[in-house]
Amino acid sequence: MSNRRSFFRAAGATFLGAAAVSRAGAALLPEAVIQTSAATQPPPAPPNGRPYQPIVTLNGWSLPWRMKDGVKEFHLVAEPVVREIAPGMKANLWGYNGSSPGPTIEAVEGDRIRIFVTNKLPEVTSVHWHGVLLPSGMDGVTGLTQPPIGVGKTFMYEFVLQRPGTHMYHPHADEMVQMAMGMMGLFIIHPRDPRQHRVDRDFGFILNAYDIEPGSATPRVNTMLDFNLWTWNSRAFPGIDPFVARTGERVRIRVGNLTMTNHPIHMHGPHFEVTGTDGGWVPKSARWPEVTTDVAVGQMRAFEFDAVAGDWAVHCHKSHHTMNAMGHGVPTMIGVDHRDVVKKITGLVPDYMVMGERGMHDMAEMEMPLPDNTLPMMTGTGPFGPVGMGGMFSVVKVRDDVARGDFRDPGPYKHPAGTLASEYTAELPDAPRAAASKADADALQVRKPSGHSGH
Ligand SMILES: [Cu+2]
Repeated sequence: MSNRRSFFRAAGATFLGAAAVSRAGAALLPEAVIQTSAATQPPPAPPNGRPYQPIVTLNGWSLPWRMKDGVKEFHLVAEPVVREIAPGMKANLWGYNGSSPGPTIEAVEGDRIRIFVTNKLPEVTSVHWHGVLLPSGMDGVTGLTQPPIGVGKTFMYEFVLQRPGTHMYHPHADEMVQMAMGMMGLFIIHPRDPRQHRVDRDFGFILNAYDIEPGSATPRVNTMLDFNLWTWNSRAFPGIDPFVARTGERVRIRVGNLTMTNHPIHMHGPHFEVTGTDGGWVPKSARWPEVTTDVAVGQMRAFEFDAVAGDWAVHCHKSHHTMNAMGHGVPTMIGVDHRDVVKKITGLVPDYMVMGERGMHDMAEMEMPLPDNTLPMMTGTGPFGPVGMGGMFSVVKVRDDVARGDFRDPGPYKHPAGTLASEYTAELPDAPRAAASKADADALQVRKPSGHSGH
């Protein structure tokens, strides 16, 4: 709460400061607002310029601007940040203005914007405005369209926003390292006519991934595919806030992918339509109903639905992406009775734990001894016990009594009578079953070959 208050104080101070500055005509650089909290910040309504409905950045915030001679001026500071990935784990990342991802930039079609980028990283950088239509020289590609922004230097980008849409920003200098360290942000261009593409609630986040060894805090930047933390806006479940809405509201979720693999984003409950990409808005006649939309690397997808009361899971459908760091190297032991072996091993390795003998659900309930600064593989608790999820997972929470503009977690859903799955306790009839043949039994007598590695 104190974070939220100080944020608004900081934002207010900026606008106040900006007014004072333009009267004096002195300061050339707009103040850089810093926000280090990972709590979703309710976006302030635009204080000046063209009206728009602000988006809610999941576990993030939007960057205030100052208006100077009709130009919206933003100030991004590229710098090392500490980001809480979920309670119990913090990471040393690089980001903008105190956070990774950086703040969401929001402006309106037709706006002239000026973005100052100050480099407080230990190496050069640049910013590419991913998917935004602009003059080639503002595209931010180091070496190709500009020299790198040196350490301690500030660059200025200026262009007019030509089309509404959902975009991102990220470095185009030492990209592999700087994106593996968390440098990215959302860039939303609202339509000039606020009635266009109007929804009741508009959410946005970026898919990102880190490889942080348990017990450490800095990502391994050379990892190509085998990341162990799958995150939304650099947060892993249960650190990801819910998407809260009121029954019947039109809801939009905008998702961008800056990981190194695709993510099929699946939502339970109401069907949705993909209504936008980073190329713009999809014409109504070209939309089709979906329950999963694949977001490929470097893509953005905006999808919309009419909210239906309930607690609806929303997650990446690659099941390893709803897992956290611990326990990925564990062999599958389903069906193996290794009780005797366990006794011997625990004599030698006291912390040894059998995983996956009956499946892995037990892990979600275990008090596993963890190294410092990491997250259990499967975690999160719901009203019915462990959810057994991590990583790219959250909940769309729709209630009849949520006030407009209220984004606070309403708690667990109260299911109407007769709409909740429950245990069947009456007697079960015998199920007819075909007798197993000897051939079936023989077919399952398999032995793993040994001594032929490399085959
Ligand atoms: Cu995924």
